[in-house]
Amino acid sequence: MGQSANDVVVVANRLPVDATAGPDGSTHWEQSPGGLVTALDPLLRERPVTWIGWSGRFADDAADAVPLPDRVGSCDLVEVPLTRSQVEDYYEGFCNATIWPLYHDAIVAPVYHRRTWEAYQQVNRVFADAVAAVAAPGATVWVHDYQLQLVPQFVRQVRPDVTIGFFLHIPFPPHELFAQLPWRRQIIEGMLGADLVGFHRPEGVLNFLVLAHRLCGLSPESGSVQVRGLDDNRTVRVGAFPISIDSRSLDSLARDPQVREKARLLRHDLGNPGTILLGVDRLDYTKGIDVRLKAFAELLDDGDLDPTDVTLVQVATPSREGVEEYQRIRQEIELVVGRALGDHGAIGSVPVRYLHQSMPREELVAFYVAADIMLVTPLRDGMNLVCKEYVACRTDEDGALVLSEFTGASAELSEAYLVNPYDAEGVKRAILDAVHAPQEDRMRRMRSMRATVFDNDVERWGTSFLEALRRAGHNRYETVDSRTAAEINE
Ligand code: ADQ
Repeated sequence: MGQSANDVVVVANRLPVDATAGPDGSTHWEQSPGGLVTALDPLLRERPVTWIGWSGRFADDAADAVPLPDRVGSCDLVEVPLTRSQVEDYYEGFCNATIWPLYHDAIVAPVYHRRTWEAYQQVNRVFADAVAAVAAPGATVWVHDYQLQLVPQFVRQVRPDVTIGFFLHIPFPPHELFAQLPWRRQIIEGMLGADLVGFHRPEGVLNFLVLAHRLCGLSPESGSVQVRGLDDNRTVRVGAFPISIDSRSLDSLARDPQVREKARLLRHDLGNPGTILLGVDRLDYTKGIDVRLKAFAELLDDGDLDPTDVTLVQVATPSREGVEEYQRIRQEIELVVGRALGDHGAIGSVPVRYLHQSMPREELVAFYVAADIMLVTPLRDGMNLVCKEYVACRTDEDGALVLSEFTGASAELSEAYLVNPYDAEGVKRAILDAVHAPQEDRMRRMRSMRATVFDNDVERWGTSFLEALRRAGHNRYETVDSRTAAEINE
């Protein structure tokens, strides 16, 4: 029997398509680059899947009537229609003003509104209904990220035949923080609807198991927890699956003569400075963009770096512009950039370049190839793919990475110049160490990091999660009590 796309269902907040305006002003849909699509590419190459998500357009916007394609690449698309007010309350509200800051150490204060929680539950229910409607009997359903934490439970209630995996792409906080959430038990119960719950780091696994105990009264073991209910007696597996990148394809793009020429031109256009430092992020207050800009500005102030010989390029993709805290961090970053330029710029010498834009992959890779030092200084980050991308693009095995200890990636990239982003002096010292490191030392570190990034690539991430999910589904009723699966199913 042939494989049907409905045998594997991917569920994520966004569909892997973006509406793009053509030169004549008309809109058409294109496969969106990067993000989850790239991560799941190896899976998508292997078999057809159905992808359920929101398209980015509002269901109540009558003017926006360009039909969505039924499929892109090997993905059948199923749109979850969301109205403007649902997006405001569920996405901008509960997802990005409550869960996102709470899970990132409450760097900005999370807000708790009953109205947005209502919308979160309602939208999660809509996603779950869409899954229940399309998943083939016994299908594998892979639910992604913090926007959809209730979907596993909602799907299980109506489709107990499917195998459900849930993966969280952001950090998962300890009880001390999580306990603030008024709806804390409901969120854990939502995730426990899955057969396998995955995090980037073992810390996330531990935090989840402790919360399952404290909030739901369960007795977890290492790597699993048994859920007990009247007609629901299952084992939920919990594990760490550190995400990665398509290292080989980035490596080959970085070797492409056109990309190398682009990198050469970039250096030339920047005035061929002795050292180029680079930051690439979504414009988010978790990313510590201000941390590195302030450290760099102070190094110029102190005379430790020569503004005519170093340039810092910061590329920041516009992000979540409807959320107030994102408008504030943007203003703060622009203030620091402006101040550094006012104090240290000169006609013909511009020590900071700031690009508030998204860019095509080839161009991004040209920046990675051109940069001598990559600055990745988040205050908290689930993994951080940018630092791995930089390493994969360093085909000359040279270049230095300054990396925050508070990224998931720091556990793997221990040869980076690791920094505590809250320690301004420490960040400055690490930047100077990276600038002045002997080439031999830089190359030793880079070779070791490249080996890591090539060993643990995204293909390995995807296949190991799916393999663990297959086993988890298979052994769902392998419990320690005396009832057999057949009895439980009766
Ligand atoms: P993000 O917070 O978005 O992801 P990150 O992991 O760094 O952070 O991924 C960003 C991606 O966007 C990278 O692939 C990068 O190349 C791309 N990108 C950034 N700026 C860009 C620009 N200006 N133009 C084009 N592309 C740009 C969340 C979590 C992370 C986790 C990932 C994956 O917050 O911790 O690593 O999911 O699980």
